[in-house]
Amino acid sequence: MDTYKNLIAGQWVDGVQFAPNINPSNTGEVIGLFARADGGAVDAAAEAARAALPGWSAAGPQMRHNVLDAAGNLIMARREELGRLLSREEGKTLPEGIGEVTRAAQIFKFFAGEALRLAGEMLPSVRAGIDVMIERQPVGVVGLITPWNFPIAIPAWKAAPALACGNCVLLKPAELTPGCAWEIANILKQSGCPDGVFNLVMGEGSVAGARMVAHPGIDAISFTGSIATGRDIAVQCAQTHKRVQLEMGGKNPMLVLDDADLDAAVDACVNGAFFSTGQRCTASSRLIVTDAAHDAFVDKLAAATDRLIVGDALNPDTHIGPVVDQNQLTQNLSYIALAREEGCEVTGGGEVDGPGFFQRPAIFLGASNQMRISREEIFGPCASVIRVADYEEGLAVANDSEFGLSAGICTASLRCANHFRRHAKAGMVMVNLPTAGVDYHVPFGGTKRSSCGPREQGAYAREFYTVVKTSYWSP
Ligand code: UN1
Repeated sequence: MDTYKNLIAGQWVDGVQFAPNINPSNTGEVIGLFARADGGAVDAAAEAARAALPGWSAAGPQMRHNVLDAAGNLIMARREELGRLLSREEGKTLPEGIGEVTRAAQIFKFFAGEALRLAGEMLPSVRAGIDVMIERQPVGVVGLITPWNFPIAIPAWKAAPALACGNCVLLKPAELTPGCAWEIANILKQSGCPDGVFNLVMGEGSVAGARMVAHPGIDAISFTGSIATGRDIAVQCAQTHKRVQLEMGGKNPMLVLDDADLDAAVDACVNGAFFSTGQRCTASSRLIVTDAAHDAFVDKLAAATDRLIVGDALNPDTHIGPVVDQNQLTQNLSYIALAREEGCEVTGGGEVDGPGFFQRPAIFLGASNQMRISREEIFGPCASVIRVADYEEGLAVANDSEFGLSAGICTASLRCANHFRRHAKAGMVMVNLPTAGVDYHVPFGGTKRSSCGPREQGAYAREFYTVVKTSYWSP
């Protein structure tokens, strides 16, 4: 069995133990044994990052560009193989896995360019004869804590801008999906990333993650995951004076109006709600449909959902791969039971026999927006269908959520689409598109309890990964 170690100060280091990485499509298959870091390993990684910081932050944009560009090229060249690894450890289908790896490569290439574009500003002082220079400097040592559902794209979209801006990094990937993060560490090492600049500390959130958040030698934490963990991290970052960026849940509405192209709307809803097994914080989990479209929409949605093939992520016929693990499957099934208790008619949703954690997508018909199934993030292939009278009620229901990540509308009305774009309380709006599936060169993030801190991705990523310095110059 292959073993995979942590990367600390440029060396591959054993953990306190090794844990198996299990394929959710076939739980008898172990992908490898992955090191688990303890607090001491995090301390060593933070020390290595601190020691590497002066060199890396002074290395200049060409060096940083070269490392990120080389990493992007290596990921792209291996995208089929890495996509397969991703599908084996996380369970999304092979095309989804290869697509995500491609996205990670594009992110590295984009931030290789951004390293060359970290411009400042120069302007005259209000006091005559004095100049003011505004520049961006690295934050320092940053800790990145990433979730299992995008095991290569999210580490890429945190690590690449962090490195482009001259920071040193500790990455702690989710316990369930360390394989892709290990590959990123290995590729960065092969790309000439100096020792200590990028450190990989695989391990448990409660051990390695907690130590990173508490560590006085780490200047900032970027986290993607649950609200409960994000809130704890924010409190601790306040206590230890760290900059913090949180991307948490969603309960994303997709509003379907009477005038929508119903086939296109059903495609967008099936994609948004069920692809990647519904395990996206951007998933369309509340399908809000106006009265006149409701019955036809539901018939088409149920038929399209029924056609989805659930199975092994590597099987070319599969549309919906397995749920990531037994805990998540148990949680999904309990929400499906709750939907019945709350008075919904449930279509689909059954467990599927097999060697993995397979579940059919579930549609909760007759849902209201007040039910728990419509308010809590399930993080599985489950969607509420909520009937509303008209656009105005639909908008109010869409906005009635503690989350505000992504919001979609399907309509042919320019007036409604434009009104929705302005008034949806969400960080991202999708018109005649699924709520999930985002570009890598534009900002990503939400409002309300979905997000905290500056946006990720695109040129906006620099807001989190740099500190602005203002200097005044008198001749
Ligand atoms: C996407 O919809 O393409 O954890 C990305 C998540 C999000 C990423 C979604 N941070 O699901």
